[in-house]
Amino acid sequence: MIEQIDSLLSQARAELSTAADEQQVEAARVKYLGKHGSLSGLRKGMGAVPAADRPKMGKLVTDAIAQFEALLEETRKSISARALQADLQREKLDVTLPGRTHRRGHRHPVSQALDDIVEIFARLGFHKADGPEIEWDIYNFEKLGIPADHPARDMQDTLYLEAPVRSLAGTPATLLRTHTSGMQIRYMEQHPPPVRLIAPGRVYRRDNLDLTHTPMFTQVEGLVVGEGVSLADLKGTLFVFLRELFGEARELRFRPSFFPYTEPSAEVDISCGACGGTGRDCGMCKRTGWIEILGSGMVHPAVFQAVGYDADRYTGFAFGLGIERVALLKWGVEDIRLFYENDLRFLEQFPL
Ligand code: 2NM
Repeated sequence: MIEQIDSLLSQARAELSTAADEQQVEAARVKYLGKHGSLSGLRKGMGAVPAADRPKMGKLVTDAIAQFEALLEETRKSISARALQADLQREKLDVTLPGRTHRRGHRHPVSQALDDIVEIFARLGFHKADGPEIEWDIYNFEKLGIPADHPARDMQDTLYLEAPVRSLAGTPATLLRTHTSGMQIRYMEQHPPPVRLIAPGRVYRRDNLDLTHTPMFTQVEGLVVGEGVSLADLKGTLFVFLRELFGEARELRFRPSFFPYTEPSAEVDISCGACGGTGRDCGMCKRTGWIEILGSGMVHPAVFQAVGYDADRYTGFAFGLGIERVALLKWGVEDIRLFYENDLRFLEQFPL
């Protein structure tokens, strides 16, 4: 029996020494000390031991069990210590590694061009207007003298809301503004002349995407109203503005045009920066030497009447231009869609 005790104990010891986790320790405990365990089974065999040897044998069995229990505890401790060590190893921080740097962002090229333009006009004494992108029919069309049967009002050209949005004033906003003129109309309704106003913002038109069109683009409109404001003031202001924006070398050209809310109206071209205005083999200006940059005109008296201004006393000029177009020309970008694809390889070429 003594041999049996010794061999069970060394067998149990060997098993524990290879146990890799808590489950294996527990399996060994059950195997040797469980209900049907081989060490605990020794107690049941005591009946076969002669009575005189029983106390001695009993003590040997008890000692063996106690040794095994101590070994179990020791093994559990060393397994959990090993697990902790592994956790610490995993969580170890190398404080000497270089930190993760944050990449510095910058303003979108269209925002940069817009800020440049607003800044130039701020220096010329223009206020900046703000207003809603969803607009009422009367502010986008009616008060600008764009009649109900005008093609601009067609579903083909204007984006209408599926459900009109009720405003506090009670008038429903029904469309996405096609220009920023609504802000200027509102301003004139609330302020008497003189007016020197710049109205920048996003505008929407029902256009399909191509090299020069996106259904949303950014516009800046300007408005000057006062006594004796003339076409010469219009030309002078735009001349100063465009030369500030594109450089002193540029020539300007006024071409007669038509807008429902100005009379007379003019489109303004600047000489092409790519060919110096010669047009020779130039793809930028399609060999004309000129690039169309903005629309303008003297505000129609009907617009003044619509906002409650005395059309006999006051005159004014207005103009509008697309910022993306300015950005295209300024940086020689060939496709307007690039501005709205948010491809960083494109955007990162416009630092600051
Ligand atoms: C343009 C061309 C010509 C314009 C007119 C007005 C308003 F509200 F005062 F009547 N704002 N902007 C205007 C005039 C805009 O864009 C090509």
